[in-house]
Amino acid sequence: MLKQHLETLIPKWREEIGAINKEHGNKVISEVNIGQAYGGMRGVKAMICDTSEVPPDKGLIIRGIPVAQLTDKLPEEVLYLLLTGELPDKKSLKGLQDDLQARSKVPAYVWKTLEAMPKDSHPMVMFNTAILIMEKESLFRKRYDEGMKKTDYWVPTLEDSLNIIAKLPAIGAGVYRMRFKKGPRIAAKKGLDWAANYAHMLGIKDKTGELANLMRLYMVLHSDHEGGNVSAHACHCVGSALSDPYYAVSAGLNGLAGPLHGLANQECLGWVLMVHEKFKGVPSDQELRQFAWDTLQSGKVIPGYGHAVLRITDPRFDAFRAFGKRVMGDDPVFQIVDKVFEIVPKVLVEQGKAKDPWPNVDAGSGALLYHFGLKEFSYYTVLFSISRAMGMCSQLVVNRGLGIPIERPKSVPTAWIKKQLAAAPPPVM
Ligand code: NMX
Ligand code: MLT
Repeated sequence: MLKQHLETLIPKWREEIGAINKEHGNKVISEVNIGQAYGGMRGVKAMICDTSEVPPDKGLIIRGIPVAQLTDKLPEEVLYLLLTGELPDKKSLKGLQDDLQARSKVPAYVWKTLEAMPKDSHPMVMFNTAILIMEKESLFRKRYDEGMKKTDYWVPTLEDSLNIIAKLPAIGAGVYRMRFKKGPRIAAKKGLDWAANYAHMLGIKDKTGELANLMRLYMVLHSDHEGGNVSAHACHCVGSALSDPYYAVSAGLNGLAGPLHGLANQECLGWVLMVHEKFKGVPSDQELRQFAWDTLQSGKVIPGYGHAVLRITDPRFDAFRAFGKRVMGDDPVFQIVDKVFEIVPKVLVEQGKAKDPWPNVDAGSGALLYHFGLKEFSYYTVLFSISRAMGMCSQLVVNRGLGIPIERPKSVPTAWIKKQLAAAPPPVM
């Protein structure tokens, strides 16, 4: 059903962007200065992403819907939205859920490989290895080798993407149980939705059902964040070489594993727990202020704060905070997160370096997981990965549908910059 729907949408999208390109291809939408070329291309509008956008003053908007309005949706609904631009009706949702369930069995060789890995491997390495070794299953590669035509590229990209996404909850939960010696893997339960099944397979007691709710929320909030973030961009860049989704998603997740990106969630809880340990509970405002300054003065960043695009409190942080207030308002670790939110932006403003002093998505999520007993925080980026795979895969499918070519921006050496500066007329005084 999803595929049939995309079969009607993709030719229309292709036609539309073809016409825009033909008529307005030369219109300038962005300029690049030297600071941006040396500064991580911040703010340069140089790529298209139709699955979501992140206006600096609003935060994540998925296909026209602000993320705050999607917090009661299932991740499967958001996946459908990312891919098609529409929320599914009941029948389409059931169709997608059944399809994911039918694709969810993880090949035995994946488990054997993970078992053979060093016992102290980082969970992200285990998770990503599992995805990469499944590359031999790629239908995109098979059909490409058979000579499929260009306009069909998106079809096996969708197949590979659904095959990957369907297996991630079982792989993620398997990595957790294996890496942290939690006992044998737990089989999926029929009838549970994608995120609730993940919570079930982790094997953490969930008497109230709130852990399953948190997983649903977590998977919705991290699913996509336009095209320029490190993981989406790495995935897009690798995918643009027509590397199949197994290669491309794996590349994206290697980027997510960096401490300035997805790994910040593990670092963030580590920082909050250091505060908890040092002050034996919730510190006073002054103690926390000093702790934040000590972190900055030791040359470190305060994890979970700042953003390359956002200039407001991340609405995804707001959503997690609202969940925390509802479910665990009396938990001291959550209370520290709340106090950090009060104090740290003021400290960052006072320091005057960070362009965005506000919390990002990683500032609070760890404390919520910790509350439910998921205390192994080196695992947290795996959760982010399970969710972000939905956005990365959706972007791959849409970009293949639109026929976006191989990515190849132009770099220049510093000598070229110096030459331009020497040739430039002196500034008018
Ligand atoms: N704590 C201390 N310093 C900071 C912080 C922070 N949280 N955020 C930015 N700065 C510094 C930054 O290091 C830079 O310093 P310098 O000039 O000495 O190099 C200066 O402020 C200007 O940086 P910005 O232009 O504001 O930030 P940029 O766009 O380069 O980087 C982040 C964005 C997110 C990488 C940065 O804010 C950061 O390192 N935050 C902490 C890590 C984090 O939370 N990452 C998670 C991002 C979200 N995610 O989910 O992926
Ligand atoms: C994300 O969700 O990818 C992060 O907020 C980082 C970003 O957008 O650059």
